[in-house]
Amino acid sequence: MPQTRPKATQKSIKPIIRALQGCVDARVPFWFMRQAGRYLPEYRILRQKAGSFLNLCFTPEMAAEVTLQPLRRFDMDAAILFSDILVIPLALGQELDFVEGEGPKLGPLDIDKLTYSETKIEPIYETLKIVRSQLEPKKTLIGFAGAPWTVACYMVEGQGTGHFSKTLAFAKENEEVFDRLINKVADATVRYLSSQIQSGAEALQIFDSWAGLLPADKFQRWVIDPTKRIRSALKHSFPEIPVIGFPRGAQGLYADYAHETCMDCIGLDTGVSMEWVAREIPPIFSLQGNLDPALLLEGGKKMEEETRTLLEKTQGRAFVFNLGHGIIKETPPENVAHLSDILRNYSR
Ligand code: 1CP
Repeated sequence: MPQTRPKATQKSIKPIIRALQGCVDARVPFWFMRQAGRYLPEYRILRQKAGSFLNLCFTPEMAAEVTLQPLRRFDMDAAILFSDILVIPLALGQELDFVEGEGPKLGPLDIDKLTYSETKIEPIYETLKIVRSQLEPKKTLIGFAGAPWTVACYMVEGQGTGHFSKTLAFAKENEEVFDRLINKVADATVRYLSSQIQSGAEALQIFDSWAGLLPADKFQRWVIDPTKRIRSALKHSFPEIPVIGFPRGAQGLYADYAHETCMDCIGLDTGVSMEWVAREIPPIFSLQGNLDPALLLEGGKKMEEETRTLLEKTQGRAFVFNLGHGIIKETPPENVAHLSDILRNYSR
């Protein structure tokens, strides 16, 4: 049974929130996934000062600074909290470390022992409060979490492999046990995102980066169903907070995802064309996406042309301009400045 989208009682003055509420304004608001991070020299300096990635995430003054760095340069319409999707396993009691040059490494997983405690992740809420107090009134503060499927992939696999074959095999052979893991992560995510809202997050994005690994029936069970539960719980307590869903790689299943989870906005990756989206995802859903990050890396004429094409194809739709996935770390900051200029000066 599809859910309904409650109408916002009052339209916001913030361009991104307005687009998420369904408004079609003359200027298209924008932000970029992974807009904070290693492609920025000022990030690399603070990252070194912090010593470890987790120390950076859990030192509110530093995390707030890193959150705000891209806005100072590029004047995007939103800041996204600087943190990581893997703080949820940490809050559930699984060990987590980020190994230099290798990425995340998680400790052994005991599903029945997982218990959510906010103690370790409390500094994140302080980061949100600091950022919110420093943000101009027209800018939006976006909070986020990983979707249960994507977070569970790292919890079972113990690291990022890209194929997550161990997780897929485990889930297939132990469906009920895996359901229990998904449910625990989903419950924790509702509590985590609720606290983010109470600390100043004004919109949320749920990253399901590995959604595309699942076949249709399992996509329903481990992507759509838990995401729907998270969305319902949040809407019950915070009906005015828009939620963006990003089921990366979902391809044809993007339509089912939109209709069933009833997110306010559907985050599109580069695997879907705007023609297909126009046919399959009705205008009640705002859209976000989907310039290829490889074009931003390359910059120049081709990036300019594709940006204009994307803006034209989304005429008449409530739309937030973004990339189809995160900024690639080798991207020259000048290219991000160039793209931001185009977007700031475009009017439809
Ligand atoms: O050393 C460093 O500086 C670490 C690099 C890094 C950064 C900058 C990691 C480790 N996480 C982050 C920040 C981050 N992660 C943000 C910050 C806000 C912003 O967008 O500016 C966000 C939203 C995330 C979310 C995240 N983490 C996702 C979902 C989005 C996506 O990219 O698909 C995923 C899958 C992760 C896991 C993760 N964290 C870090 C790495 C290197 C990875 C990928 C591991 C892998 O699969 O290999």
